[in-house]
Amino acid sequence: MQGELAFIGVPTSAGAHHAGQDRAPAVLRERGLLSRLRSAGVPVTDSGDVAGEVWSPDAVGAAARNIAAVVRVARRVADAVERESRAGRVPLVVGGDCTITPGVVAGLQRVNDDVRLAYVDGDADLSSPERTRSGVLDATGVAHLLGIADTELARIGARHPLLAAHQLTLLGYDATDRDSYDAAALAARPELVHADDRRLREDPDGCTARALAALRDRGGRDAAVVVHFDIDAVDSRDLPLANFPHYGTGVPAETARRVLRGLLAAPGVAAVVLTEVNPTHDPDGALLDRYVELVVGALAGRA
Ligand SMILES: [Mn+2]
Repeated sequence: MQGELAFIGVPTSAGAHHAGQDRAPAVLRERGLLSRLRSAGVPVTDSGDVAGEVWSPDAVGAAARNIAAVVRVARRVADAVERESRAGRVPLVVGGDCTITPGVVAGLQRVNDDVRLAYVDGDADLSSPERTRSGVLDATGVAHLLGIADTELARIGARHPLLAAHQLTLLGYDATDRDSYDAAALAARPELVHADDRRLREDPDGCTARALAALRDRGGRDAAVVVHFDIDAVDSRDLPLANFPHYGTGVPAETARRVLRGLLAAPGVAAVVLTEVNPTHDPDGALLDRYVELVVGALAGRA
C-alpha cells in the first residue's frame, strides 16, 4: 500500500444490535491512533467524521432493522471515500458497524472499475435479512455486496451486484454460526476464495497468500483492493472489544495482525475499513490500546 492515509470516522451503530460502536472513531482518536501511526512512519491526515447514526429500536417485525439509517450512512461513506481517493489518499475508514463496507466499495468503484475486497471478519455475513432471526443488518454485508440480499443497501452503487464472487475473499469467519454463514452460497461460488477461522489459525500465512493471489487473479493486477477488518475476527478470550462478542472462535490478536500485515503490504491496497469496536466494553482503555497497537503494527508493515 502506498500513499497517505485519510482517516474517515463513521460514528454509526445503525446496523448493530445496540448502541456503542458509534463512539469508536472519537475514542480511537483519543487513544492516539493517528499519532501512533505517524510515529510508526505511516503518513495520515484526519479527514473528520461523516454524519453518524446511533442505533435505535425498530419495529418488532422489522425485516431489515434501521435500514434507512444504514443506507444514509453507507451513501455518506461512499462520497467521502470517493473524495479522498480522488485526492490521492488511501481512505482509512473507521466505523462503526460492518454495514459501512458496501459504502466503501461503492465509493471506490467511482474511481476504479475493478474493486476487490479482502474481508477479515469473525462472521461470513452471508445472510439476507429475512434469513436472520434478528433482522440486524450487521450480519448481512457480504450478502448485500454479492446481491444475495436485495435491499436498498445492495443498490447504493453504480452496479448491482456490487461485487462478483471472484472480487471477494473471506477470511476468519465462524462456519458454525447459522445466522451469518451459508455453506450453499459459498458452494455455488467456487471462484470465491475463503478460509474459516480454524484454517486461518492453523495456516495464517498460507491463507493470506491464497487470498492475495485470488485478489489479483482474473485481470485483477490493477484492481483497487479494500481490506476490511472486523475486530470480531479476534477471539474475545484474547481481546474482547467486539460489539458482539466471539468467545472461543476467531483467531488470536497476533494472528490477525500478521494476516492484516500481509494483506496491507500487497500492491493495490486502496482503502482500509475497521469495524465493530465497541469502546463501552473497555472503560479503562487497556484493550483499546492493544487494538491500536495491532492496527498500527499491521499498517506500518506496508510495502
Ligand atoms: Mn462483521
